[in-house]
Amino acid sequence: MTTERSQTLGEFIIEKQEDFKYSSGELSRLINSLRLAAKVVSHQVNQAGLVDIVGAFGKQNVQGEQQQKLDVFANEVFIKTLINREIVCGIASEEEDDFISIHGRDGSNDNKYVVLMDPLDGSSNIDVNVSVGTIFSIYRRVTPVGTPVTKEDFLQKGDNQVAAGYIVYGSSTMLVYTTGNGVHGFTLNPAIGTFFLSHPNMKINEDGHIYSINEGNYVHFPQGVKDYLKYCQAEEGDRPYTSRYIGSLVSDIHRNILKGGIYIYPTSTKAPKGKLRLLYECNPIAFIIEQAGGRASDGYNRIMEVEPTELHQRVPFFCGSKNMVEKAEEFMKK
Ligand code: P6P
Repeated sequence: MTTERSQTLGEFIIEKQEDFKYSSGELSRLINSLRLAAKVVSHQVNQAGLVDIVGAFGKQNVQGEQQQKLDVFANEVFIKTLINREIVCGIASEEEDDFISIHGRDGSNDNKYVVLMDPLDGSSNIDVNVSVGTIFSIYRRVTPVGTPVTKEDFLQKGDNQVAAGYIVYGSSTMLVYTTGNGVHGFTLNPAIGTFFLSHPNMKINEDGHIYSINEGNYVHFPQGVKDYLKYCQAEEGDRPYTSRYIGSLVSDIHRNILKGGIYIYPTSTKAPKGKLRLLYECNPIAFIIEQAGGRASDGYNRIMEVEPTELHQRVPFFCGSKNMVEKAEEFMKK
């Protein structure tokens, strides 16, 4: 009988410590703190229905706390965990208008990493029991250590990321991340609260047969997107492709990595710059997708080359199997 078991996330981080260039263990501790926060949020997400039911009998949940929207709850958990561990000098979040500068208990600000995150993406799906996710992106600060962080530390292009990942709260909770040395997936065993390496070195097929887009917006799409959709639906060669759209970015991306596919959120007359946020949705997902062998663009150029100008700026997003994204770009460039 083999006694072999999967590595835990903690063991994996220690083993891969040498991959974290120039890190004195801070990045490892940072990933570990995100692991802790992910477990707390996972527990709450998986109870959402119950808490709602209990909440219906009053304004408080089972813990006697004022019931909070889960995205607010997730935002607080990740921020408090990162502050308590004193391992970052700044945080930006979809739930916060501006970035947060973090000082240690001694008032210092000597940490060198900033985190940008979408604490609970797709949270409206919670009410209908559809999976949701957390997305995070980690940079080394560009301003001098010890000084207050500035917007410059957050407005960095995606190519500068030192790590990125997502947590998908689905039929199981998975944490998937990269530090630029491949993409690795860990599945939470909730019985013992431990993430185990379940998907080492994840790769996305260069070709895929799934396209993910909200076709309800078809009339508002640019002509290139309309033409690409007709290409996907044509009876020719290995087509028509299959349409799968969960409406939860992390879930659609996770499925497309495992099965191959393309996710598109384009500009439209309703969303002239697109809907997804560059800094804490598109860039981290793009880092993961490129590390898995795929491509992520704005329909023309790599998304991780876009020079950010605003914290919450939106961009069009074409992401997934390399050959599918390149074909879509051909239609966009016609
Ligand atoms: P629509 C969720 O609100 C989200 O940010 C992504 O997770 C998802 O892919 C997209 O927006 C869904 O947007 O306009 O199709 O409902």
